[in-house]
Amino acid sequence: MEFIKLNISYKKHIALITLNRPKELNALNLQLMGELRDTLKALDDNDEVRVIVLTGNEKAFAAGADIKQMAGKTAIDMLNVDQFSTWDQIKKTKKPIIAAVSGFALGGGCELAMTCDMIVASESAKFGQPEIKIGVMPGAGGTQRLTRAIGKAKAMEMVLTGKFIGAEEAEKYGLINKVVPVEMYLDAAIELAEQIAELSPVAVKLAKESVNRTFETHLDEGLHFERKNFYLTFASEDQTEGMNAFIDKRKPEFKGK
Ligand code: CO8
Repeated sequence: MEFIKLNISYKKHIALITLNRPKELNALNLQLMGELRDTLKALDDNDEVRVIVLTGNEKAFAAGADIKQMAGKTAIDMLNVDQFSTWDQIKKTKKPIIAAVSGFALGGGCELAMTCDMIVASESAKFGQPEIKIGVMPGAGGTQRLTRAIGKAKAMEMVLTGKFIGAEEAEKYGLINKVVPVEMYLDAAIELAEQIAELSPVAVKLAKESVNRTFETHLDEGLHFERKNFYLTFASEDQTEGMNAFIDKRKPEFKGK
């Protein structure tokens, strides 16, 4: 892989993916996105991995889709390349993904962070959907996920003006989970990952799926979906272990079975 660095066992049960096109501020070209899709698929299939952390570097998480790669394209070129099938695959990742964001998370970069399940950011992080400034608009979920995350008023302002917001503002609006000093953003994301990696991978997967269902359906159907996944946790050894450990007053050992 050229544009992705993978440490499959950065910590116990935690894989770290680093976007690696630093000179271009991690602009998301087609090759990078393909490598990311394949990596996430492989990690999803690997039983040793329970949580995935996705990061860039201190200056940029990702400054958007690669404008130089897109500039000369026609609508039909874009249609035929169908890069959004890659994004759809990323969305299908069953294990939790935490974005550790520092610097720019713009356009497709902001959309990629929002495709993750949680975002931990450094104080220097800047989030924005500046596509409008180059004559286009968000295409990888920005108008939908940003609006769901922070509400219509602020999302509309960001999408229509292209203005960036800083990490503190992003936390205030509920876009991100946590802001920490720059030197701590990766550690803080890993710490969050460690909390989840200790838990039952089966229950975590089903819980992630259920929370995400909120965005796809109305309440009754969502509640029904949640209930089925709740029942399903009782088919796992982890449920027996978790409940017995509580009763025995000991720490559970979850196996993902
Ligand atoms: N695409 C390609 N190259 C980029 C991008 C980008 N998005 N962003 C930065 N670069 C390159 C620059 O061209 C420059 O390269 P070079 O040294 O060869 O000139 C290098 O990275 C460093 O960038 P700057 O010199 O501009 O660095 P500054 O610190 O001065 O500025 C900014 C940083 C403010 C982030 C600035 O680079 C910028 O505005 N970048 C573009 C941000 C943007 O408009 N992003 C949205 C892109 S469109 C998009 O994301 C659509 C998503 C929907 C489809 C998703 C499918 C993948």
